[in-house]
Amino acid sequence: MTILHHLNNSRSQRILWMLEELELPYEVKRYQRDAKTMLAPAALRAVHPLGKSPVLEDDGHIIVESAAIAEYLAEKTGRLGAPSARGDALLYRQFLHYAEGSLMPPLLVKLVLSRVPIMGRLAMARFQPMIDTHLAYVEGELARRPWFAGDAMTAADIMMSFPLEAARARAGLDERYPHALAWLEKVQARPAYRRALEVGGPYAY
Ligand SMILES: N[C@@H](CCC(=O)N[C@@H](CS)C(=O)NCC(=O)O)C(=O)O
Repeated sequence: MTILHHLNNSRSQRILWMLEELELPYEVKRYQRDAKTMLAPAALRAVHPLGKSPVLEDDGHIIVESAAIAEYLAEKTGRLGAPSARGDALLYRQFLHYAEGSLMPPLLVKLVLSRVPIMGRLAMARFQPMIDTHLAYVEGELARRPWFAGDAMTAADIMMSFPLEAARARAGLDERYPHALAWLEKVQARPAYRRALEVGGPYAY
């Protein structure tokens, strides 16, 4: 049995989406963020010592890290994984890691700073140009091809959805980046994405 340990309004929405794309049977164990701290409940620590979500339980394995889970599911099903063309396969691997490794950190710093009065605002202004560089890069990539790793959607697109949704909500992803916005619209219109939203519950990016 495949079990997704899902924290509301979190990165595990991506894994729900992937499970729906793959039409795999799965069970969802739900966890609610603390309303004040936004942290996960202690119950998640019983599943994995980091106490973060997503956690996938499958075939006796406990897997954490969204990209590792996405790769695992792609490998298990033979779908949404690396394209066969060498160049596309390299893009696939790159964007699979870029989402959490490079794009999320400045977005997270901005989120944390936005909660710090005065000094936070000053520091935030220094982070926005860094985020703008990423957004311009992503826009340039999506101007060249329909999906991050070529002509077909892959797990790399699933990984990129969360940071780009966060960037649109609070870090300047707007009409200056038409290809990125069109990509987001295309992603959010997919039936599997919509089904995942129904399963996952309110998602505020
Ligand atoms: N790089 C990890 C990040 C995992 C992570 O930080 N998850 C957040 C949800 S968006 C979480 O569980 N936060 C609750 C907490 O830190 O208590 C991944 O992509 O899976």
